[in-house]
This record gives sequence, structure tokens and C-alpha cells, in this order.
Amino acid sequence: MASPSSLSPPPVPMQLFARNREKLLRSLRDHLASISRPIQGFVLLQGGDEQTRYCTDHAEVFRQESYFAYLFGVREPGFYGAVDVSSGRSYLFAPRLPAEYAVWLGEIKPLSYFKERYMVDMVFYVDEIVQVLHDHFGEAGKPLLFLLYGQNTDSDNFSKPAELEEMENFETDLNTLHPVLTECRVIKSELELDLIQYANDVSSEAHVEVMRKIRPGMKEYQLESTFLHHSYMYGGCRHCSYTCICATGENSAVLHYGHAAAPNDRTLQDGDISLFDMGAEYHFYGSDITCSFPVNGKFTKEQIIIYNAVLMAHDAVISSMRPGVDWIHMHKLAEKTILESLKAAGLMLGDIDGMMAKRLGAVFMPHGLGHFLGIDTHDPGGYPKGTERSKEPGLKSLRTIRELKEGMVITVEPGCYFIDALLVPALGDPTTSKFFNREEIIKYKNFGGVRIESDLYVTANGCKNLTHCPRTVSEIEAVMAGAPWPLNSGSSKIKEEKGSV
Ligand SMILES: [Mn+2]
Repeated sequence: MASPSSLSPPPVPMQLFARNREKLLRSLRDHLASISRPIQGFVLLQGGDEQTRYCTDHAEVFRQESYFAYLFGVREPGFYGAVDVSSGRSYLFAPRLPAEYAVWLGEIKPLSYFKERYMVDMVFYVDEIVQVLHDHFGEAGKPLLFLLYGQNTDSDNFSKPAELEEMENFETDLNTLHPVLTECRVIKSELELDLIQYANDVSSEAHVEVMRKIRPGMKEYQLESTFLHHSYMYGGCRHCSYTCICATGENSAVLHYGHAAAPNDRTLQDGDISLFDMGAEYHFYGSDITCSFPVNGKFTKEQIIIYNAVLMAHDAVISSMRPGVDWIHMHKLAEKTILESLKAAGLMLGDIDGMMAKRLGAVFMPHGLGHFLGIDTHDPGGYPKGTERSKEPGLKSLRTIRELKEGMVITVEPGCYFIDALLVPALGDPTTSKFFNREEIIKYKNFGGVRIESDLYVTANGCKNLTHCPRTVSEIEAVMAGAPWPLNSGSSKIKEEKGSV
């Protein structure tokens, strides 16, 4: 047996974050110039603080706030960071730690450590911010602060602007920074892409490990544990991008299964389909990957129909992606491809355009086709000012409706699910019931669902798939039967034989 992993956690170049700051400076200066405002003031961000469990002193493992992470790459809590818009100088402000810290939490690092590690121009203590910003403001009057305030279009929550004592001694601007900084995050640099690729390499390999270990009789959480162990043990990933969805059987039709009230605790039955949506995070940058396959390693006829319907949608979208392509169009392409397969298999009846006009794709795929991915799993910037969310089924769940641009990283995650809460009304509605073959659909009552999700980087003339998991029925069956991944030339013979099923 070969080594259990080919992964090796790479060092993270802090130039990545220095370049993110340079990009913000260029964008912000251009924006200010375009509205005839002076190029001056400070961008001021407050990093995250460590949280404890309710009233106790149990500290949750800290994970930096995402905008702060983007600009400064700082892993410690309690920091502030600033960028001088006119000179371009960057500042970090570190918390002044009590002497006791050295006893319980380790060495108290000198400011020079943070200056060197995070490649900023100057480091001071948090309690010096007001003085430093006044001393370093090159103009007369109160220093101007660009603070981060704006709405996240996925959660509807607002980012919290930096808080300082003596805020009355500053001019503050709450409107300018958020849209400019958000837009910077939409297009990824080469260095960012390297980390997203590494997180994908870790997750792809961990998903393959799950395929190899899964057996009927296990608990769903044992596969979650397998994924987490592999990502951390070999990939060095302490965090996941999101809570693992490890669904089998009917649970695979529950889109966000795996939460505290449904904690991946079902026993796997022979004949179940499984749906694993799990992604590791490495130094803030994440991955988001879903694999679906039979628990016992051998697809049934029904599973092949639904799986291939989704795989064809996944592949059709990926072959069509390039700069300038409309994401709503891609969502509809996925819906149409799935409906055509369902019709070919006898589950749906009649005219595909008629089904599309009735938005029946959303009965089987109620979620959006995909979303931006980066420091956040649902990376921001999906709905910039002036764009509006659709109200139609399926389309209203899209986390972006933007045209693709080179440098975007976006997930492609079509799915097909049998969800009673959607099927019962659609079959009962006299204007849509004629499209459904009740006798065939009833056979899938307890089927659950299938989702296939990969992470794509949009290139100048197409896209690059960052995810490398077994995807075809024959690849999955071969890997689950013990073949190496990627398949070597010897096992591509298996692929051909099984491909003819
Ligand atoms: Mn996703």
C-alpha cells in the first residue's frame, strides 16, 4: 500500500496579503479620483476577538474575520489594521497582553515579530491607535477613517465597523470602503488561487479516503470523522470551510443536513445513496466539494439515472463557462439538462420548454447552481449595487447572478433531489401535474438526492477545475473497489468495462 497521502502543507507567503492591500489601494484611489474626492485618510479595520462559550471561560478556537484576514493575514485575535490611502503605508495594532499571558498562553511576541511576519510597514499597540493616526495624518483637521460597513447578501448581516474610543476626534466614512473592498475579493490573485487549489487538493483526497472507507452499517459521522482526520492529519487543515453535510438515504434530500438537530448520526443501509458536502480550509482560504455515491460501492439502475443526470449538468456547465457568460443562463442550462435526462428516463413527460416556463427545474434543484468561493465559502460580491435577486423558484436561491470574469472562483453544484415538500404541491397543481409521470416518480420516494460540486477558476478563455475527485460512475466504482486515484492505465480498463453498464 502506498503512502496514505501525497499532501504537504505549503508555507503561506505573506506577499499574498501585501498584494491584497495594494489592490485595495489602487481600487480605492481610482474610486476617490472618479468622484473628485481627495486621496487621503486611513482604511481602518478591526480584526476579530476571541469568543468564549456563553458565560464560561471555554475559548472557541479563534478564526479571523474574513475582510481583516484578506488585508492582513493575521491569525491572532484582538488586532486592528490600517492603510494610509495617500502614502500606502500599512499599520498593525497589536493588543497589549498582560504578563500573565506568558504563563498560560506562551511567549508575548514583540511588535517587531508582527512587523516581520505580516510584512506591514509599522506595528504599534491597540492603545496607541488614536495618537498614531493623528500623528501620521498628513493633512490639517481631523483624520478621515474609511470604515467597513455593508450588508452580506447571503446572510443579510452587516459587517461591524471598527470601534475606537474618541471616535469624535475623527471624520468617518461608512459608505465607500465596503463595496470597493468586496469587489477586490471577487477576482482572485495567483497567490490566492494557490491556497484555494491546496484546500481543494486536501479535500479531494479526503473525499477519496471516505469513498474507500465507507461500508453499510457505519454511522454517517464516521465518514465525517474520516474526512476531518485526513484533512488535518495530512493537510494541516484545522478548520473546515463549513459544517460537514454527511447525508445518506433520505437525508441526502435535506439540503443543509448535518446541523446540530440532525448531526450526521444515521446508520448506513445497504442500497443507500450518500451525499458528502465537505471542504477543508487552509490559512483562511477554503474549498467546497460534494461527492455522491452508493454506500455499498455499486450503483443501482435508479442511482445511475439520477447520478448521470446531475453529472451531465455539471459537465455541460463547465464546458460552457468562460468570461462573459451569464450565471443565470448557466443555472438554467443545468436545470434543462437535468429535466431532459428525467424525461429520457420516463420520470417527466412532455415539452422541456414548457417545464422550464413553469420553473419545474426548481422542484428537483431548489438551490442555486453555485457561488463565489474564497476566504468565505459563500464569498461576498454576488450582488453588487444595482443588481437584484430574482423572485422565481430556484433563481431566487442564486448567491450571484453576475457575468463570469477571468479570475473568479465559483462552485458548480447541480443537484437532483426528491423532496416531498416540493413534489407534492407540483404534482397536485393542475397546471404542472401533466409534466410528471407519477408512477415512475413514486419509485424514487425514499431515494434522497444527488449533488456533484466542484470548484472552478475562470480563465481567459474557459475555466479550470480545481477539484479532482472520481466523478463518472465507473471511476467511482473502481476507486470504491480499491483502484488507485487517479486511475492508472491498468485500471482504465476497469473504467471501460464498467462504463459499458
Ligand atoms: Mn457550495
